[in-house]
Amino acid sequence: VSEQEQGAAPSGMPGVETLTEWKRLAARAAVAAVPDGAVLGLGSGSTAEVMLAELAARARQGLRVTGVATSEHIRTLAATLQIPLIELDAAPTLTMSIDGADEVLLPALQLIKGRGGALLREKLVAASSAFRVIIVDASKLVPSLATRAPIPVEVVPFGWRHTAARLAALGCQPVLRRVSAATPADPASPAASAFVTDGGNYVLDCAFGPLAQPAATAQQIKAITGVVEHGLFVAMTERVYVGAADGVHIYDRPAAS
Ligand code: A5P
Repeated sequence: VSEQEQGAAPSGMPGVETLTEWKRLAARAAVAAVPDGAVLGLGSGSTAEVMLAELAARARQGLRVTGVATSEHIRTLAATLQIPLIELDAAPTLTMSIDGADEVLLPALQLIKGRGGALLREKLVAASSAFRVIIVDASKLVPSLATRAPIPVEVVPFGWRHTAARLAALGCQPVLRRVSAATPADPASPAASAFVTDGGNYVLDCAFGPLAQPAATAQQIKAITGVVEHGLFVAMTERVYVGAADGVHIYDRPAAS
């Protein structure tokens, strides 16, 4: 069987269909472990959308579950799939959450999230969950965080250029995220095409290069005035399901990390 027939793109990277299948394997395994009666944090992104479909299938078979959405998009999708929803503040503790990630570092289960712009609500939901599960395809595993993806940093619009300068002083290159990369930015008015989060903020994508100490970088970013939240998730994941060509691999966070 040729690589192409197996779903690999010509570059040697797995093709979209293969990655979607790997996402489905991870999502199905995670959803199979959702207990009856769970209050479940529903992540955002394409992998979380696959998870929602799996969850809806289990709900149709009788699983009782109530969701807390991490984005307006996921709220709409969950409602379409007839998954009952409550607001985060209506649940003292969430039984668990299931979300995707842009990069995963093993074995500490540290993450970069936020390419979809939902990092603030994702982190709020994760912080309120008793057990945090991440589902990814194998392409998301990296040797160091920020290897491939910049760190998304959500900032208040007021004075965002000053916040960007303070971030740059940490040794990164902040770029204001735009609604569409295809739309040329207007240098005179870059904020006119800025992507705006569900919380009404901007996102600065900060290319740091491979991080030696993710926890230290997370603290430095969080301490900057104007920063609302960032996409580094350190010690916020208990289990990762990785879908791959040979099935699902499960990783639990070591007690010390
Ligand atoms: C949303 O803001 C993100 O944190 C997503 O969870 C993350 O980008 C993973 O998305 P995909 O599952 O689409 O890769």
